[in-house]
Order: sequence, then C-alpha cells, then structure tokens
Amino acid sequence: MSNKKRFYITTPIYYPSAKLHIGHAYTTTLCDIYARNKRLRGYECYFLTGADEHGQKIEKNAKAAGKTPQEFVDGIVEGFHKLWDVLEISNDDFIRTTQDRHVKVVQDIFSKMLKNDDIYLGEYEGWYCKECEAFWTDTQVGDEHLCPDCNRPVEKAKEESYFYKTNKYLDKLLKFYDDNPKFLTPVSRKNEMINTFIKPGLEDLCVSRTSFSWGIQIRENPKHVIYVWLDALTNYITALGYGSDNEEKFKKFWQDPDCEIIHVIGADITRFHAIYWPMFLMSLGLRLPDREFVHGLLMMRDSKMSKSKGNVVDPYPLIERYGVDAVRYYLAREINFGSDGSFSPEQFVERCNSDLANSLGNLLNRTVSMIIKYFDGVIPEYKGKVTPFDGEIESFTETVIKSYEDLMDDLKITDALAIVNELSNRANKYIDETTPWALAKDEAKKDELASVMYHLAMSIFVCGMLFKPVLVKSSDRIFDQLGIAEKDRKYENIHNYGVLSGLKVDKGEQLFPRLDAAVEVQFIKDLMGENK
Ligand code: ME8
Repeated sequence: MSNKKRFYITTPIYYPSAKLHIGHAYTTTLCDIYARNKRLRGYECYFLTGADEHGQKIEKNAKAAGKTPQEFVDGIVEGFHKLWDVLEISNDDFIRTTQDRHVKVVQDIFSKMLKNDDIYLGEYEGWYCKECEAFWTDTQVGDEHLCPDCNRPVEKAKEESYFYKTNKYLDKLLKFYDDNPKFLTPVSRKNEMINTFIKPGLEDLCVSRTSFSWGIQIRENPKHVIYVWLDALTNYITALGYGSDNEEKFKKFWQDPDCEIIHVIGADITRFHAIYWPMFLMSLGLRLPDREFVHGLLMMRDSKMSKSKGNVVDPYPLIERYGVDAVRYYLAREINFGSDGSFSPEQFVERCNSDLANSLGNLLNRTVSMIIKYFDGVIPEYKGKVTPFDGEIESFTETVIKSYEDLMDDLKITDALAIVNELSNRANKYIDETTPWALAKDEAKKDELASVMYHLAMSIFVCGMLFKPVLVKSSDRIFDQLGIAEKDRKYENIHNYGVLSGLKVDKGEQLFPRLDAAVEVQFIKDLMGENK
C-alpha cells in the first residue's frame, strides 16, 4: 500500500459529441468518492475531469447541428458542468482541450517529439473507425472488417501522416509493467494489453490527420492536425500547467514523487492509456503515473451502453426521483469497481431498500427513537465496555475502519462500502442481542442500557462518516439527527469514544424511505424504454 501523502486523480476527458449518460457518471462518481475520502482523511487530493473536444466525429456532429464545432462543444460542455453539479462532483479543475493552456502546450509537445526523432512523416494506410477515431490492423478488424471496439464497419483510409515510433519505447514499457505490478489493474488488463496488442506486434501510431481540420494544428506542417489521442492524453499534464509559465501545480501533483498519480478509465480506452500514454511520457522524460485503474463497462440489455448506440440511461430523472445519494450509492456499491456490470432497475431498488432503508435508515430510526424513549433524547455518557457485546462491537468497528481505509486506498471502492454496510447490519444485530426493551424494564440494568445506546449511536456515527464520500447529503442529516455539532463532524472522531456523550438527538424525517419495488422498477424501466 502506498504511503504517499498527496494524490492526483483523473477521469477520462469525455467527448462532447452527445450528452453524457450513466456510464460517464459512473467513472466520475467513483473518482469523486475516492477524492472525497482522501480529503476527509486529511490528505491533499487534486481531482481533474474535463472534455475532449477535437476530432472528426465532433466536426461531423457540429455540421449536422448547423453549428461551428466550437459552438457545438460549448453547448454540450455546459451540460457536463450541470451534470457534475447535480451529482455533487468535487473536481478541482475542468480541462477543455480547446483551451489555450492546452493547445499551445500540445503543439510544443509535438515539436519536442519531432526533434527527439520519436515522430516521423510517412503515409498511413489502415482500417479506420470514424466512431472511435481509431485505426486498426487487418487482424483486429477480422474478415468482416468491423471495429473491435464498437463493432461498426471500418473503412480503408490512406493519407500522409506523422507516426510515433512505438517500438522505440516498448522494452522500457514492458520493464515498467514488470517493475510496477500495481500500475495497470485489475491485472487481467495487463495481460490483455500484452496478448492483444503487444505480442502480435505494435505498429507505429499515426499521430496526425489531414482529412479534417477540427484539431490542434501542427506548427511545423499546418495542413496536419494532431491525432485526437495525442491531444487528449496530454490533458493530464497540461491541466497542471506543464510547459506553461507556471508549473507550480505540475511540480506538486506530477513531478513530486510524494504525490500518487491515479488515472481511472473505462475498459474501452485501456490501450491508449496503458501503451501510448506511458510512451509519450517517456518521450518527454517525465515520470509515469503510479496507477491506471480500469473499471468495467456498464451494459444495457447485454450490450455496452454507449452514446453511439443510443442505448443509454439518463442520470437526471433517477437523481430527481431518488436523490443524488441513492444514485451515487447504487453506482459505487452495486457494480463491482473493476468488473463489468449491468444497470438493472430491480437491483437499483433492491440496493436502496436493503442497504439504505432497511439497514442504515432503520438503525438510525430505531436508535434515535430509543434514546428519546429511554433517555429523554440525550445520548448517555460513554463509560467503556459495559455489556459483553460492547467490546465486540467496538473491536468490530475498528476492524471495519481499518479494512475500509485499506480497500479505499487500493481503489476497491465497492468492497470498502460493503464493509460499512456490514457494520450497520452488525449494529442492527447488536440491538437484537442486547434487547434494550428488556433492559429498560429493569432499573438495575440502566447502565447497560445506557451503554447499548451509546454504542449504537457511535456505530451510526462511524457508518455516516465512512459513507460520507458517497452519501454526500444524507451523511449530514445523519449527524444532525445525532445532534453532532459541525466542528465535531471530523473523520478522526470515529476513533474518539466519548465524542457523542451528552448530545441531544433530533428525530428528523426518515432518511431513506422504503421504495415500493413494483412501482419503482416500472418507473425505471419506462425511463430506459424511452432511450431504446
Ligand atoms: O473515450 N460504462 O471519451 P468518451 C462505464 N475522449 N463507463 C462508461 C461507459 C459505460 N457503458 N461508457 C462510457 C473517450 N464510460 C475519450 C477519452 S481520455 C484522455 C480521452 C466512461 O466520452 C468510461 O470511463 O467516449 C469510458 O472510458 C469513458 O466514459 C469514455 O468516454
């Protein structure tokens, strides 16, 4: 596990070729959870997202919409900002590849690579997929000439192009993989890169185009624009000011070995991040990221949800009906981060009901009601481990916290949340074990009852704090009900037994009302149907 004190986490920069869908929300939300978790625990974390605005597809879509490409992307990117606001995304910066801070530096990077002799002018002939803006080899497109990513027909294309010499850095890349087993995870992704792309023989990468003009011009040869991936990948450093007059952030979040650099990407773009991006960085003599974490793709009816297929789920109506926290929770908890998953209305409702309404919500409700009933609404003073179950729940809580932190740090976000869910289940069970209603009947058991109430309140506080990066709104409502002052809502207080002594609880509205499965599943199915 890393001991680094500072973190830089990035999402892919999404194409503003159409509106974003729940798949994009998935990546960004999971990165946001990581960033919020780190910040809450007192680390410095810089979180970047953005928009990848150049390329043939955008030029084409803009034309179809009767707009200039810039007008077209401006409109869509406004929608990106709106969605991230609604989803409570806490990014520190938003990079657009049409911004001056990016364009100028990408031109400099290209010049540098040209001077280094990493790039040469040649002629390209290959299978080109317009949707994915990627060239493919004969083997990759197969006999049917279909794009291996989106399955659409590809076409033969030939043009004067600049090429990047991939084989120049290949040995160094393979050594880097070997020396850094955590660089590309899950590990199956590394094997996929080696077997699918590297072993069959890497071709030099085409890094310029002349057949369209919506891109960054090559200074040395202005009829060429820079191929969209060389333009896009460099966003991770241009956003930090690399190559600008002010490299302060770049030094702090990239060059400083004490900063851990994490790129989170979907499985569709692994090749670009795991093979070409490290090579580009080698060309520039820069440090490589510590981690590239590849998550799976959300499927819809057995096929990848994607803008070009039009089979997407729009996050807005879900957020409007169930609240941002339920949507964030579902994404992070249901679909194992790192594996493929599918969006399912049944699972959405089930997850909200089992974890949020039945376990956490119910625990809070029962506890606050009992504190009101037995102690006039005042959380009793902490007096150590009074009942035999108190020690057990205290040590279970400490184990949960430790595992949660380790899992979060390793980006095993789904597992980390599952463990918090176990704690709230355990606390519910603790109620059944200690039977507060029986203790309340016996004056001699008053201390035991008080201790049970304290431990319950403490478990809720811990759950609320560990869930805070996900349940960005409800965690504060939990703390409100426990009567915790703003200044005490600190992460380190989860180890501070006593912090809740004497607080006045406040029974608020039910946090997560139970959803009527039949009604809600139908509601979500209708939403999905609209997008069919
Ligand atoms: O590829 N399930 O942009 P893009 C999960 N501009 N995640 C999904 C998803 C799905 N069904 N669909 C999309 C690009 N994503 C380039 C990236 S980075 C230097 C350039 C998420 O708009 C996932 O993170 O097509 C995927 O990798 C990304 O959106 C692709 O977004």
